[in-house]
Amino acid sequence: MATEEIYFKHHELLLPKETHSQESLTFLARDFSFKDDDAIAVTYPKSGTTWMQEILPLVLSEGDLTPIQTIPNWDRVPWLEENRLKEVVHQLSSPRALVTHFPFQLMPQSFFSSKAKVIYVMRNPKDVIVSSYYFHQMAAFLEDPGTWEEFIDKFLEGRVMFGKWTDHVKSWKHTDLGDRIMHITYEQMIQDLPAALRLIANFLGKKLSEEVIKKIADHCSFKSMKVNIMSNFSLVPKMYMDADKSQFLRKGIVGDWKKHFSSEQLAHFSSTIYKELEGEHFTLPWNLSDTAEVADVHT
Ligand code: PPS
Repeated sequence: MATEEIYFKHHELLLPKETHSQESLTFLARDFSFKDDDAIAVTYPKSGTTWMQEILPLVLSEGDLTPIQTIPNWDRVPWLEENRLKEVVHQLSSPRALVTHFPFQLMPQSFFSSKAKVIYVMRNPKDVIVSSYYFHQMAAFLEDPGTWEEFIDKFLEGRVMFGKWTDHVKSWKHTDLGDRIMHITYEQMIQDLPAALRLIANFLGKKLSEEVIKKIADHCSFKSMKVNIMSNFSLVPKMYMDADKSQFLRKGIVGDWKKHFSSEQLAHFSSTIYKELEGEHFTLPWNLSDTAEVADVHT
């Protein structure tokens, strides 16, 4: 299928038609209102969204397992920009947890006049692109990724849903949200999930006992989420997501990029990203051009 059959453009960003529409964007802009106690996880796709859909309800409810055991993640913590929002928004109890892939400048007006808090989760783009490559193979509502080589160019040029990774990251680094935003990385969460949960809980004004932190960490482990049918996307019909091609909860690790990039591809990828971040006042927490561990095994 041609790109324009699969995506439509919203302020130059490609959005999948299957899950997004002019109506969903209008609903968000005109009918939806943020509340001061909303918690919004913001991610570039494949950076930890589903993980946050598990974490946020558990943190906000101080460890009540009911939502993660009874409500599919897309209704439990809906995407702001997607069609489902208007169907489920009235069922959400406060404090609400929400997710979005929107860049900062596309957030609706009511976000800016609220005190809603944002947790921005960033993941090493080398692992983001690998995760995205497999997701494009299994999700029928996304364009076929082509070869790995081709997909690298698509990703770097922003010819994928939600555009360029660098634009997304920059937009959320340049906010004037002050203490309404916290930044965390997927790698931090992998390295020490209980520590990440303490940071998130603290930011959201929740005092959780170590017992509750442990309980949440256990339920949010990759292993637990992989067998939770409310979170592993196995409820989605195969015609939309084909787990025989790739699982949604695929590997859940740091560094899978080493099995995919050749040295040349890595040099091109890292130099393009660094060029786009030139002059920025922040630095990335990873050395993108580190070729030491590239196995030169090509996908
Ligand atoms: S999406 O489509 O944007 O909503 O995808 P998203 O949820 O942001 O990213 C999917 C990747 O996150 C991994 N994931 C996890 N990793 C570790 N621990 C837990 N609990 C977890 N939950 C989701 C998921 O496996 C995808 O990464 P890859 O590298 O493809 O495995």
